[in-house]
Amino acid sequence: MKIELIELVEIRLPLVRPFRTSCASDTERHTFLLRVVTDAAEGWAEFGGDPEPLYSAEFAVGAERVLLDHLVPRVTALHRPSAARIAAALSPVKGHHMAKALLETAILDAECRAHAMPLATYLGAVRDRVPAGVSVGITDTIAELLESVSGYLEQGYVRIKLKIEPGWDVEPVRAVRREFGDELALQVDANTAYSLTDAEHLRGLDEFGLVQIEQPLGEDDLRGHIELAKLLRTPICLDESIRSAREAAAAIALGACRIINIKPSRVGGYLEARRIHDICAAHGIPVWCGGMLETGIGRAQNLALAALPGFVLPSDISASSRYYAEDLTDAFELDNGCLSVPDGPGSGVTVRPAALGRYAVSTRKLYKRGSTR
Ligand code: SMG
Ligand code: MG
Repeated sequence: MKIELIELVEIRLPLVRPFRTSCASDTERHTFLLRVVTDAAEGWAEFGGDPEPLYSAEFAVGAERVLLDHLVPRVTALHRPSAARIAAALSPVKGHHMAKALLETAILDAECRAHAMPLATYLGAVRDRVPAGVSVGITDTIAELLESVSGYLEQGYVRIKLKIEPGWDVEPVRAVRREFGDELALQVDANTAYSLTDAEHLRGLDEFGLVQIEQPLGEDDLRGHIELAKLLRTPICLDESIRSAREAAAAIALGACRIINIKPSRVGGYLEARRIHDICAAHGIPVWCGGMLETGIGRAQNLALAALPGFVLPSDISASSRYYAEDLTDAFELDNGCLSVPDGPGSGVTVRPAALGRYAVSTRKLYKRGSTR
């Protein structure tokens, strides 16, 4: 496979409702797509980060810079670029997992398409449908929260995740439990908002039978999570703290978590995501696929991953309508609480030119074969 062109498409899609977490408040998805054209096929990927480094240290403009100056030149210099060779080629560059994931994913998509193979098949999927959870942002009032949860349950979502932060934790959880009953699969995500000194307060969540509490402490606070895990009955799930298979192995061995949220963008791509899945499976650690409010492009690829056998918990992969009035691909729809895993070549979805025309704000060439920068 020869790389002919690498292009970045900046997009801005309004969210159907604002999404507030302990770290950010979003009203739109402002990010970029990467399009890699090869002599065999074309591949697409979606940057997992945001314009501001509030969820992770990476952010859009920084990612564009590192792609242009450090990542793209290393990949285009490869004699035979293929997804499996990308991580090694990029390993001299420290960090920047989301930017690396973007490049590897677009090449993987192109490679799968060139072989007419669905990404799900390439990764080792064992199911055609994936149970859909939904992540519910912080709202101004509990009444608003209950209304929004009730709407999602009516649509058929099989698991509810509430975003929490100090001042918005025990009471909203209590209200949702009381309103929707003990059978509801319910979990919370703090996005690093607490510290170990909050352990006693967080124990107040134990009585609600939560499936998990996601990333209560800082992303670098592995020791804090180890201590907290000893104090809570609610299983701890790590998101931000796990950026590689090695970190997953360490967190499991040290008892810092009982569940892992795998986001391909956060861990440097689908191949590392699969390695984390394999390590977790070997240790009996359940995993599920996290989300970064992806458009249909990234969501299709996440569905392929979530179809692997170790993804035994519902993922943060919701229908298109949960995020956008109009998606960039054909809309993903909920069917009996599940989303279908695309079965066409590559991600199995294509960008709808008319939608891209409406939501793309700029396009920049990062590489063109034969021309110098
Ligand atoms: O894609 O449905 C989705 C959003 C899921 O809650 C979600 N993601 O920490 O897990 C998480 C957040 C990160 C994105 S908001 C900063
Ligand atoms: Mg999270």
